[in-house]
Amino acid sequence: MSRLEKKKNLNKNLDLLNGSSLKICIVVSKWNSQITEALYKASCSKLKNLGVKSKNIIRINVSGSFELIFGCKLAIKGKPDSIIAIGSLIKGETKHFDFISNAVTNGIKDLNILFDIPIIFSVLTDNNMEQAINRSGGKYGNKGEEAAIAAVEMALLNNNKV
Ligand code: DLZ
Repeated sequence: MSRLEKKKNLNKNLDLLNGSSLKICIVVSKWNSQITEALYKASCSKLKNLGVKSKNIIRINVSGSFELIFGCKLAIKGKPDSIIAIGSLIKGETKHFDFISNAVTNGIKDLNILFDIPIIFSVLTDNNMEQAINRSGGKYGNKGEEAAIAAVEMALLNNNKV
């Protein structure tokens, strides 16, 4: 399916999504904040676009992507309908990138298994800043928007509303 066809399909399904009853928490990593802020803004505006009220969008800041796991654990205590974890990992000279990418992916996967709240993975793992920019509002769109759609879809699914 072409990128355009995928987009049309997504838009058709979006008409059915109503987030007006939902509380969503967004956990944001401060590393590569130019990227994570762009992802956050896109998530936030898409959530509002899908009917989520501003007062029901809660933000938690954490130091880096590794801390997203603990940040999500804190978020769970507030019983939101879903959580979006936002981070940007950019490959450096060492293996740090691989360790943190694996840890955060597994950590968030584990929380999804352990708790009854969907946690959406919005962590970019890029080889360089250009790739990160392209996926946070550049030529490949903004992955924050996709995360917001997934957060509403999964929350409604979990609440038996779709
Ligand atoms: C240490 C580190 C490095 C090298 N790179 C990134 C990165 O590209 N993106 C990111 O979100 N965080 C990075 N960090 C920080 C770790 O995620 C973490 O905050 C520290 O190791 C402290 O636990």
